[in-house]
Amino acid sequence: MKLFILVALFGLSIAQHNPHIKQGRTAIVHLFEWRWADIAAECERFLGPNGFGGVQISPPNEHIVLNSPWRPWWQRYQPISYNLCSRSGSEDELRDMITRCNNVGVNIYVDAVINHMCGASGGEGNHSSCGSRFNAGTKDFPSVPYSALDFNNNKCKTSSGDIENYSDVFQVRDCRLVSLLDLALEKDYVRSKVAEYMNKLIDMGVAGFRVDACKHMWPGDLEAVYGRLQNLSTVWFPNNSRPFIFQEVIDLGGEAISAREYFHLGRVTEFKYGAKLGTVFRKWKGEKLVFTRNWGEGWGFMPDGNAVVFIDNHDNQRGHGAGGASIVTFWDSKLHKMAVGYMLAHPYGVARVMSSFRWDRRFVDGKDQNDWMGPPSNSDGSTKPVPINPDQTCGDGWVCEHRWRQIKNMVIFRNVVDGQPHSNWWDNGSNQVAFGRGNRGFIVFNNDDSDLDVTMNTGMSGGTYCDVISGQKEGGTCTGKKIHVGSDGRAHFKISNSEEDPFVAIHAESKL
Ligand code: QV4
Ligand code: CA
Repeated sequence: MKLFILVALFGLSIAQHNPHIKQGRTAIVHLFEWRWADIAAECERFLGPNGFGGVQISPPNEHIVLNSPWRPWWQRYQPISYNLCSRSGSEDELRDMITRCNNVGVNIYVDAVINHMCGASGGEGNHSSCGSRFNAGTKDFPSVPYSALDFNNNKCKTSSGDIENYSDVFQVRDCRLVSLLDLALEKDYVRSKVAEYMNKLIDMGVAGFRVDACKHMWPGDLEAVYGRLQNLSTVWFPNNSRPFIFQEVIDLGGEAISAREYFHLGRVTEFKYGAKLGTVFRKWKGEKLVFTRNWGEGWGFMPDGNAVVFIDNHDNQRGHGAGGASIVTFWDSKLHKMAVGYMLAHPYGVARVMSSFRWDRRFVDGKDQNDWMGPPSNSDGSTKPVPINPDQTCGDGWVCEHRWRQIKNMVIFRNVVDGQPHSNWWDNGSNQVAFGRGNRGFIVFNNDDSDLDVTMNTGMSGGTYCDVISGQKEGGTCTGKKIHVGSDGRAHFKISNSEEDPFVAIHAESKL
């Protein structure tokens, strides 16, 4: 009996940590602000064929629509109801996308905003994405419905009603995050409305959720909500599959609330990962690649089985959230490709790739005045489609980092080496390092100011491999560098520090 209870508890606690990624796939991509119709097409024409495991989508629920600033991206983090019409499209388009992505083996993970509704100064009327009426002043959201009784009013003890001090856990969870009306998740009614919303999405076929702002919700309340979620749809997932849960908790250390408090509920975003790796690749604070030999838990990160990792996210690529200036984004494309390549080659965590849109960055005193700007849009504020250029890149301001050859090929690399140990480490004592994944893959970085010209052990079987960074295998030939691995597993690498991409990666399926 005791054993049974233990197994049951353990089973329950690991269940929501499994991303249920379909056979042979490993990485997910955040298609930030993409329209559902474009994601459906991208699953079929690109993500499915290139081995991507899943897509994190922007919040699909009804949100506020703002004029000042004009249609900021962050209006989608201000819910008005759980109706499924948003800037990305209608409920029918959402359903069609989920179906089409599942049919080509690509999972959908929903960004669930359940801590709050819109900001206190959101006004009243029907300036919302489905046209529902609401009144932020009286806390009326009739399309849910929620009324003033469903919010943390007197529970918050600050005079402003907002979070004023992050070292007070009661403020952080019971007061308003930047004035966003804070839901009373201790109430059975609120829990049931949130679970109803998430279950509807599970019925439609999603594989799980990124849960927004978890630091601002009590773990016990989240446990109650997650406990009400049904198993994933058996149309696409095995019987008894629990939804994948990954929780946004920013924990760089030194705060009253720790990521650890959420480990038993699901995975957690490991924000130290991108902040530290950015510092390493930028060579700030005396950091060097050689120090990443014990990258992962050895750096004080959370246990492997709990982590979702990423180089940048939709917040910290534009100065919101955490990480600061060390974060490497598409604006620093050379470093970004290397850092994402490192993440995808390394076994730690469930990896998420960022896919962004460009905006008019304008710094005044170090602060970007345009960090609010929404996705490429038409003059009526509607989001533009994502056009694909003949060279496979995206047009109209969509960056599509996930389509960059180096990144796309490293997503494939991660699939090919899945389950293999981190092995055959080499370094020059500075910023030239290399490591393998058993006998399935090997990667070499030169982030020093001098050339790399070394013969080293790769652990790979003898033969000629195509470097998937400078090119790729096409037909039987290689469009990039060729790497010859001897029968003893040793290979010679030459990487000039002035190359556009000073790293090389080979794997079992890039063998010629
Ligand atoms: C402002 C002032 C308030 C003031 C209020 C008065 O800041 O002090 O009381 O006006 O009306 C937007 C504005 C913000 C404004 C707020 C309410 O930027 O200035 O308050 O709306 O009107 C995103 C953006 C926020 C945005 C929010 C809602 O980043 O700027 O706020 O959406 O539209 C912490 C959290 C972490 C969070 C991170 C950014 O612990 O959970 O900050 N990250 C997630 C999301 C993020 C999102 C939210 C949480 C909120 O990843 O994108 O915030 O859902 O670290
Ligand atoms: Ca809260």
